[in-house]
Amino acid sequence: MSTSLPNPLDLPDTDPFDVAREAAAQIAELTGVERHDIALTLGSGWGRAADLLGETVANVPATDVVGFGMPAVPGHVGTLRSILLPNGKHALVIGARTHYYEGHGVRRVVHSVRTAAATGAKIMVLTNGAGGIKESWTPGTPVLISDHINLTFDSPLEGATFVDLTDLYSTRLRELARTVDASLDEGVYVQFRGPQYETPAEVQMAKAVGGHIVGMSTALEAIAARQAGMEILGFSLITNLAAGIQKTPLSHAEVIEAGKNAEAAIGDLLARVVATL
Ligand code: 8IG
Repeated sequence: MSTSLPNPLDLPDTDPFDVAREAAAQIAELTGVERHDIALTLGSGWGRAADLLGETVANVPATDVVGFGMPAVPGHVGTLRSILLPNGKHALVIGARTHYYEGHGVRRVVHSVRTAAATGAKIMVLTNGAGGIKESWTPGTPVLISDHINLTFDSPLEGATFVDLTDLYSTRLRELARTVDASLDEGVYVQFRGPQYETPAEVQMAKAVGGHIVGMSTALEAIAARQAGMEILGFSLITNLAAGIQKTPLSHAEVIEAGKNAEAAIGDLLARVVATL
């Protein structure tokens, strides 16, 4: 167990890619699956998809794998699950997201993505629950992420690492998703630092700069996934309209409730999309 040991990612002289490679070796050992082809991070509302993707080969507590901490948000399962898809590919489902607002630094936020890449995954599916700026999106609507604006102004890249972010959220994968559901809308995801929700003025700012979705994850992870050479598919479940767009105050309980109500439908959607990848 690595729980009582200091997290090596917190030590300044550690190479985070070494930790990711070590974590990937542990996952291979613990799951008996040598390489994974695709990885998914399931955010709020998306958890049910794991049961629908295929046959679970192994379910490992994330705390047994180096670099992973305990989940901070109730309802986020802290496991790494290896699933055999009907097409014979192996999927790694990461149910242990570390959020930027937890304050453990960006290395911890993107460790799961780097680990996924080190297991061999070429496609990273990033999902989240988020607030919607478009009024046509009722709570429970899944939308594709077409691009992002990183309002954390932080980065997982260290030093002079110049990474191109053109087509970060792969057009090819979005088109594949639309073969499953042609009605899928898309939008620009704006990552705020959180954990407070936005003020209505901040939501208007996000809208003015071209944003459609507000959330507290994903953008930093997508940058790390691109650095690692993965192709990225992003999905947001709109659980609420953003502050000031909806007239009532936001509550975490309502967000969880909207997620629960949409869970079966979006789980089915995601499983069918993954089958095309
Ligand atoms: I669920 O309205 C969920 N996560 N920043 N704003 C931000 N994050 C969110 C929201 C929201 N809803």
